[in-house]
Amino acid sequence: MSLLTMDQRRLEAILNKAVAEHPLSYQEIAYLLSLDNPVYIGRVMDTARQMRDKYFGDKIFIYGFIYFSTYCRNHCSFCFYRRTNELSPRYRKTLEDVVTIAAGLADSGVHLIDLTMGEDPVIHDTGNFEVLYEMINRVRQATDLPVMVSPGVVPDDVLHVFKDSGVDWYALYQETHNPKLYSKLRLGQSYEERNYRRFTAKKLGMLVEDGILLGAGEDCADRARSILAMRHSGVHQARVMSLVPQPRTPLAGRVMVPRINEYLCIAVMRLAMPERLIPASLDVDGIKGLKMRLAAGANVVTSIIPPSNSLAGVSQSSLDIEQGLRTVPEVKKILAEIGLTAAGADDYKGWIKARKEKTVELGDCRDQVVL
Ligand code: SAM
Ligand code: MD0
Ligand code: SF4
Repeated sequence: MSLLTMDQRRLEAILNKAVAEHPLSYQEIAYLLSLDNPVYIGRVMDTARQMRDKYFGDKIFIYGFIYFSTYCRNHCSFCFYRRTNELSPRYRKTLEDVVTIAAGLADSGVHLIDLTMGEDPVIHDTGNFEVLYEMINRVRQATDLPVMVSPGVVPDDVLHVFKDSGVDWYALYQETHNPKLYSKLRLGQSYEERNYRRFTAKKLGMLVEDGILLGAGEDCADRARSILAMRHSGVHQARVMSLVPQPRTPLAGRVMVPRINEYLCIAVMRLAMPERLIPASLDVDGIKGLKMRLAAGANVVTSIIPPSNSLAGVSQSSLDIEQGLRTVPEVKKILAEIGLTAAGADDYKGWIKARKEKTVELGDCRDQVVL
């Protein structure tokens, strides 16, 4: 007679299915996300690590982050940099500054440079993206690293120039795949257009990243739906970040959900999409939050920000930056402690090349999920 409880049997059956890479159903994903027994959550995380190791071994990718303009025309309810927030640090870095910072990041050992901005009205409202094109070219020349752009929603012709300029990644996070909740988060912004731009970038041959927020008003069913939407749309990198409530924003008073929910969500994403890139962002809990996110099955460390450049993070505008803790050497120390290692530059380039060569993939811009 089995000594396992009904819950344990159900959990083990789902984990076995994930290990065999039979796609998990909506119900199974929602069940995993609703677990609250720490022992069971530990089992999910163990299995997620096993799947990460299967695809990536002990090698972790590391991304440099340059938030080069913090001006924004939008009013996202969760964001410190929403247009009317007078508390947030506003700056625009010069082209020369960005190139120098990118070169320094490359020397420090990052595998990619992520060029991020608010929807800066000087660029978005004029439609003049020239400065960004030049930045992309100069950063590529100076670093010889893959480039990700995170410029917000841009027109199709701009996506074409990105592609032609050799941009590898377009990052655009939906935050949630529940349109009603989305309308409370990205105030006044089209849900369909955001999805569609990501889809267009993918169709053009760029790699794309999507992401969701945790603790922004969603329930487990919404989380499951979002994970399935990311799986079905074939994004190459998928993230989850806990909402960090920001002063003087509509969500300032929101109570954070316990972090274990984010670890669980990372682990479930790994089980649902074992071969994709899943970040552990330093932009939520800084360096001290890295171990648990890696233990949950993440395989990319994002938000490396060099000190002494007056650069900001997004959800943590200053945490750990000037102390030099959001740097490659600090990340490597943590990796060594848990038996992981930083990938080589060629490992990452090789992954990108192989991924781009993969032809037909499931997924389109409609994030319908068959329940
Ligand atoms: N302005 C561009 C945009 O919004 O797409 C680029 C910046 S983008 C990288 C900002 C992302 O950081 C958001 O999509 C959101 O997922 C995340 N973020 C922003 N504020 C946050 C907060 N307070 N807590 C957690 N994540 C946040
Ligand atoms: C990060 N704070 O890497 C950044 C940002 C944008 N592509 C990434 C959310 O975690
Ligand atoms: Fe602007 Fe991006 Fe912040 Fe929204 S999340 S307010 S688009 S910087």
